[in-house]
Amino acid sequence: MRAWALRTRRLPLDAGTLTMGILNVTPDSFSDGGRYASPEAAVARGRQLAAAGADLVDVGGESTRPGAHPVPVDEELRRVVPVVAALAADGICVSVDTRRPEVAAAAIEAGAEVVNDVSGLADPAMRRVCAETGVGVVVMHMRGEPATMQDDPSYDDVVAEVAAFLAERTARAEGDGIERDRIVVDPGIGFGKTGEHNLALLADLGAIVALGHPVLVGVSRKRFLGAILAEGGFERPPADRDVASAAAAVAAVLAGASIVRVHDVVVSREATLVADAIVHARRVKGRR
Ligand code: HH2
Repeated sequence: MRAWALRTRRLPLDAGTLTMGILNVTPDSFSDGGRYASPEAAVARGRQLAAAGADLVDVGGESTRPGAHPVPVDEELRRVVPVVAALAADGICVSVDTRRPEVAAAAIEAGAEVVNDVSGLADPAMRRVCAETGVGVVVMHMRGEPATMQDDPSYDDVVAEVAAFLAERTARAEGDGIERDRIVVDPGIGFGKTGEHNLALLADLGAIVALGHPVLVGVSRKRFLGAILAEGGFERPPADRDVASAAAAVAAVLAGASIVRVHDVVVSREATLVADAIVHARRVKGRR
């Protein structure tokens, strides 16, 4: 049985798609900014995500939406740590969405099981924290920095370049002592990519799956979906993109993704349960 090895537990990877519920403890996230900015509201939302079936709750204290600027470390710590501590104390499996080793270390101390780093573990100190604590990690591809990453991103071959980046970063992580079965990869939908780049990555996700690590995909409510659904030149707003998000999640699962990162856990799980049933039927046929 394949499993994702975390700090104190293992999440099965062959028993259906894992759902990571998004909890942004920020005033400015692109979809839910400000809704869960107080610790009480954030903890209540985290419990709701877990009760709805999230296998992990991903707590973030810094928006990485296009154009966002970094927040001071103290502020990120203040936002994230009490929420991680309260959810972990409930037995909820928590990941921390951060690029900062100080924040990762404090969140792990508070009970986090996974570090989700949108910079792909760029900082050697982050790799050290993750290796020493034995957490699960998400290594994501991002081109540039959130503040400027959407200023005309360009690639010769986006799929090959993202795959090569993830191969290099996962090798570096393993070289620094993070065990292979702790590492998940993510193509970083929307991080320094146009809508066409995002769709090319989803169309050819097999090239990322072929790296041999479980693949996490974060399409939820992202702008390329708003553009696909645009009417009369107006993009569909983030809160009205959950059906489209579920459709994209299904496509990702059919292409081999193991984990989806989502805002609406209920809608997404209904969709990925259907995708899982189809994947199962494909395996049964393959065994015949
Ligand atoms: N997307 C966002 C944030 N973190 N982590 C991973 N691994 N993959 C993703 O695709 C991903 C991520 C951006 O979405 P969100 O958290 O909803 O917004 P914001 O960055 O504005 O807080």
